[in-house]
Amino acid sequence: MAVSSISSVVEDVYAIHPEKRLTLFFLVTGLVALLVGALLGPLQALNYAGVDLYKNFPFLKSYYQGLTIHGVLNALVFTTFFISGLLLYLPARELNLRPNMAWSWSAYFIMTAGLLMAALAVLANTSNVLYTFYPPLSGHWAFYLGLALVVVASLMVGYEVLRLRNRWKREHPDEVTPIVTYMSLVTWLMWGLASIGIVIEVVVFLLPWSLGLIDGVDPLLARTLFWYTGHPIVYFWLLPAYVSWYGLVPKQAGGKLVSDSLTRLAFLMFLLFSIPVGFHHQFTDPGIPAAWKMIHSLLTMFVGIPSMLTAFTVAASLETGGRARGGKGLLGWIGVLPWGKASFTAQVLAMISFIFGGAGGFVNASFNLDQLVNNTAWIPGHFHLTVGTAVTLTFMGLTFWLVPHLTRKPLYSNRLALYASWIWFVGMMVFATGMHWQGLLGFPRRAYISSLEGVYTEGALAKVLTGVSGVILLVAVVLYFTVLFGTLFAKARLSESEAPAIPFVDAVRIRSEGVLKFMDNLLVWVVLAALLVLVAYLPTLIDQFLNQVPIQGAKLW
Ligand code: HAS
Ligand code: CU
Repeated sequence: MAVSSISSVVEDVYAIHPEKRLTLFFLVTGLVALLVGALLGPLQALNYAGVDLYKNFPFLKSYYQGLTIHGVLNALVFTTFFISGLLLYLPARELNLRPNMAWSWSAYFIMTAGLLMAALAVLANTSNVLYTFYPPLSGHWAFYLGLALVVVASLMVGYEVLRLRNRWKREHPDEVTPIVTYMSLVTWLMWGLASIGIVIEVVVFLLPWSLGLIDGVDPLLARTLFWYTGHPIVYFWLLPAYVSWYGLVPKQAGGKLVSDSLTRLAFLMFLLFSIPVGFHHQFTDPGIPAAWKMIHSLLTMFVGIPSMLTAFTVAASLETGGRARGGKGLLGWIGVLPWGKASFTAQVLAMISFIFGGAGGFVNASFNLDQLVNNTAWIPGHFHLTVGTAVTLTFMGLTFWLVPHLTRKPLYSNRLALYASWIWFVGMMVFATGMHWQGLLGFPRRAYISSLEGVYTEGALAKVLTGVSGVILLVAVVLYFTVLFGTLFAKARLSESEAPAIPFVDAVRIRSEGVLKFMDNLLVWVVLAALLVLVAYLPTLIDQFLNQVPIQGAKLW
């Protein structure tokens, strides 16, 4: 009797919105990947403090196997699953349309199959090629195929969002796309264009190569195709966080989104400028003309602009919240923001970390300054502030309302969630300080330095910071997942009215409908973006295709 009454409640929760269950599956699978990957993080941090925990570590054969698992699960798998759940669910609910469930579940299963293939390949010690899998390092075909399936499945989700919006548009021909759907769809369109590079790299080169169908791969061409996708992928991670910063967090703060059109403009700029900048990852690669590197360096400065617009718009929107809550004076609105709410605080801490992550990005983007930091510990310092904090802490903050919303189970503990968020933030700031500093001292990235004696002995304080941060972050991981699983496995159910609603923001429209309609014509913007990509990439790609020097694979483990 008890069992049947519980299961009938379960049916109730998902009956009206079956997409809730699908979203939960996407989120939780991604978060489990994050858990596994994040647990290996402290080993890496301690490595940079000169402490070697890899020797005799159960399950791990080498530092590089650990680093590959960490990077693939955290940067590629966690993000893609989480984003697929989030950026399908929000538009579906905003438009009040049900996604095609068979299609969307297929995407989930294909993505999961891909994850399992890639994970098994790495666990079996066959593919310690890191998350960038540069040839001539060669992995098992299952690794490449698995990752390709993850990408394909994500594109299926994106396609479903496009279909949802087109359905909506047919019913509302004279209206502009609602703001959260607009941001989500632009993110998917950008990703659709951006994924072409990695798809070609894997399907045309790496898969046939790993299956023995072709003898070699040209490392430079492979890297160029990789970074064609590898830069915009960072915006595929960031923009869903922005969807929340613009579209949800101001409402959580009790405020409004101060400008609808500025928000859309920022997303259009990301669509235009996210892709034609990939050479900023290849400033030190030979075989790419310096002039093109300079052009990509300049375009990278352009793609910084929408983030600066975001800093302005989001801060101003939070200010409207603070003022509505009675905040006075120049900064008085900040103290009265809802800092006691873990979901809000996690996301604002994520924003603050991004101020520093973004500043470092401009150093990297400068053709000349990058010569100093390229391939040093500075770079992981940079991306743990961006993807590791701005994005990940935002996603954590989202789960604090989203998981209760989806499951109608109460958040396990707002207080623990607050601790987890602050400790994650502090841990990452300390890690980034240590790693940026070590980078300036010349510590290489991706190096098993704890196994070396007599080298990299300088920078004692920087090393301590990096090492200590690993321990701090471990505490944050334990706390966060206690909250997550405590919520997921709770027996209690909230009533429909008690469960948190989606905090869709009210956006202030200061422009005429005409401007918004112009921006709503997304096909035009996609074509423009594609043209810009062709200009920025085609000459170099043609040259590299015609002058390939394929070399055989290497297994260094
Ligand atoms: Fe980056 C390398 C340049 C952003 C991730 N980046 C990486 C790598 C990763 C990564 C993973 O140009 C390493 C790849 C590898 O393995 O080799 N990056 C940039 C630039 C930006 C940037 C110019 N990166 C990101 C984001 C990432 C990410 C976002 C992940 C999500 N990056 C580079 C370059 C390299 C690079 C070179 C290659 C270097 C090399 O040598 O290999 C810009 O997009 C940054 C713009 C950001 C801002 C900050 C805006 C601030 C905001 C917060 C506002 C705060 C508020 C709070 C509102 C302009 C929006 C208010 C507070 C209250 C209390 C009210
Ligand atoms: Cu980049």
